[in-house]
Amino acid sequence: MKLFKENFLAFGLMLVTLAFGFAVLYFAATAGGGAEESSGGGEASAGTGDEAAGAENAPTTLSATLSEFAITGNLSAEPGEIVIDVQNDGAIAHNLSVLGEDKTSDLNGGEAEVLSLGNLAAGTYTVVCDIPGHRESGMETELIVGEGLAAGDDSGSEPDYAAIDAAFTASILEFPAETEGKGNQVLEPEILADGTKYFELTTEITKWETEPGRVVDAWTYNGTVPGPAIKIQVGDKIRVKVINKLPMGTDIHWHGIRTPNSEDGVAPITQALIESGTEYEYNFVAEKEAIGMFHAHHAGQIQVPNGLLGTFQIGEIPIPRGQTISGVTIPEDIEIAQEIPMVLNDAGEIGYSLNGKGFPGTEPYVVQAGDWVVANYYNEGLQIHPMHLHQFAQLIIAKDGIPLDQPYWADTVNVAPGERYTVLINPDTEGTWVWHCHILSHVEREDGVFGMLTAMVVQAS
Ligand SMILES: [Cu+2]
Repeated sequence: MKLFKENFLAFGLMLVTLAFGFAVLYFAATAGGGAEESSGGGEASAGTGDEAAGAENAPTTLSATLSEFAITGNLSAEPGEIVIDVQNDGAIAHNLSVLGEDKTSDLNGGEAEVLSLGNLAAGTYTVVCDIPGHRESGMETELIVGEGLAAGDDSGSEPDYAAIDAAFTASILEFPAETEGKGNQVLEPEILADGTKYFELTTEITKWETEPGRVVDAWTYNGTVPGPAIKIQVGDKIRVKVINKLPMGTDIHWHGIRTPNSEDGVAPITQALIESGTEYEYNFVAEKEAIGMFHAHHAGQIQVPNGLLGTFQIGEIPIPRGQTISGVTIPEDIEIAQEIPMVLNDAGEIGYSLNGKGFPGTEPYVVQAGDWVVANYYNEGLQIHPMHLHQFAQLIIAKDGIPLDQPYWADTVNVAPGERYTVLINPDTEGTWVWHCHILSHVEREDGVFGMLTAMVVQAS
């Protein structure tokens, strides 16, 4: 057996060597032939003619995309053999049916299929998803076959720009819109006998209206997104009881806050998981100033974007009074008229949002011209968000709660996941100035403006 194997291997190697030798010979011969061809014009053009003949027989390939509830793609071609690459980019099953011809199978979200239609004569074919109700909801288009039509020619299906104009204008005019519930409300502690500040946080899945009429199953602390704001002072001793009413375990990490290791909130490393239906207490002393966050660490990718997030502030960020930065002197005597928390999120049940709300449900910030305002950005999402305020530069005075020795001005502040930026703003021009993430797909979709956009409304002082 062993001998056979060795012989077999040797025979195999010999074949490979021979094959390689022939390949080299063949390559040399064809390369030489090629050189001759290129010197003789007639030969070269004959080659091109062969290729053209091949292309004539190839089917025309079109592509179509299915979603809720539309069929998109430029479906036009010359008469002949036609195939359609069909991709379902939706969340539910769809198919593509060319009525009177053929159809794909039902494709789940993310699936694709190539639909070969054979030879189609000139004409207009109706294309639908034939799953009951889907055609009526908008999944209908046409396949136009005609002489002189380039494959995928979209001359007959120009977007309806007037309708897009109207949709965008209408969506913007809905702002500001009322929604149920408001997050970031300061949670007052109970003061225990020894002076400890005691807070309770109940984790639960509750209904949350992110924008008018869009109510989701949010994962919340005390029923809001963001959860209640915790504001304490350096030196405070605090106790936080977590009452877990979620269907799964959780924990709370104090992001950007110094704590003893046992209080860091990383199950199962620093503590046991807070099982569903149980309670747990965190105890620590606030060591130093912080612009922090609290959020689940366990299964964070599920729990945090779904709403288990909140702001946690210790003390105040110092204002660089009297300091001159890029030629602008911050007056000594300014008072901060308003502190604006802006918690960014982009995933889970909540989606693209500022403080748990998507446009037009986002909150406008009303200030008086000349006010000095501090805003804190907190990115609890999974993506970066360059936050742009029209007209007014933002003075970045702290990064992750750490005061900067050299603050700097910017009109767009890029906030990555986990980061916090503290900015000082001096809105001095009356008007409604929009304030938004500048990744445009985070603020606009096909039917208009949504998501991470709000406004600063500057009134006459
Ligand atoms: Cu963004």
